[in-house]
Amino acid sequence: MLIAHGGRGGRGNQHFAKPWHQAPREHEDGFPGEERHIRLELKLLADVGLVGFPNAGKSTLISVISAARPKIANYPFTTLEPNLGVVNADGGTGGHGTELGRTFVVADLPGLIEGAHLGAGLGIRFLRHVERTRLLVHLIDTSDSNDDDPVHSFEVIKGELEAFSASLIEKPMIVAATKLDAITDHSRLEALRDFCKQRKLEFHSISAVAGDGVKDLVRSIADALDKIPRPAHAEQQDEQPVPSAVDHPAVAANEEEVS
Ligand SMILES: Nc1nc2c(ncn2[C@@H]2O[C@H](COP(=O)(O)OP(=O)(O)OP(=O)(O)O)[C@@H](O)[C@H]2O)c(=O)[nH]1
Ligand SMILES: [Mg+2]
Repeated sequence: MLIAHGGRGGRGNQHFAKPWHQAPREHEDGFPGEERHIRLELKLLADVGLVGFPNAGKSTLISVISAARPKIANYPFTTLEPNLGVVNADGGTGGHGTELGRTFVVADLPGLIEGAHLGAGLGIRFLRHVERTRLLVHLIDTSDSNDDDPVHSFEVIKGELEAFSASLIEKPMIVAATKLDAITDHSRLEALRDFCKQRKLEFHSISAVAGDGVKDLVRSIADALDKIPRPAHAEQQDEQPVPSAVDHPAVAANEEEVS
């Protein structure tokens, strides 16, 4: 891809050398190349995006299903930037000639909160990283330490996804209730399960810490991905035209927008 044409160099002194004129001082000026200020946006390439409220257990899940080692802590907004992890769905290591099986890439995103589309919390700016995913996994904490109504939590996050883009909300979604090991009263978990059944959403309950349900979830994700075709020519489709380049003199005027 050519973003800016280089300049054309002028001819230097030696081009003017002749047998009878061996130390020429003549030269020819060149022409400057094009200058452009370009704003690039990085979009991570992942098959699956983990979404949910802060503390839902997104980073803990990615840390047990992939080699990603994000920071995990018991306070909101531990994750400040998306993390990627490669997940091997079928358990093969790929070592000693064994099959690696199906693999997919998961993106762990910073948590969303109500009003994220208005800038609350870390906002929805990281959602652009899940725009290209094929599947969303929505993690909801139904453990004793969280009193929120899980169905309400689901709706809030769904609303934030919708506010970001209609295409996000159309993506297939798997819902997972997290921290199964820390649940004594299962009523909220069951309410969420019923809700998902009504909505025909695939539902899982997992404990990333104890490992319960994690393999099942990973396999279901791989099965779901198998059924979701990769968009044809994804690369070309996603390739935005090079953002309008701003020629140098105009940059000052546009500085705020560009930087
Ligand atoms: N008991 C239990 N605790 C868990 C489980 N998964 C996560 N946690 C705890 O929940 C807290 C939050 O986990 P994180 O993985 O950091 O949550 P997150 O969704 O990435 O949070 P943000 O990055 O803030 O959005 C941590 O203290 C974890 O140890 C689980 O399966 N069982
Ligand atoms: Mg996190």
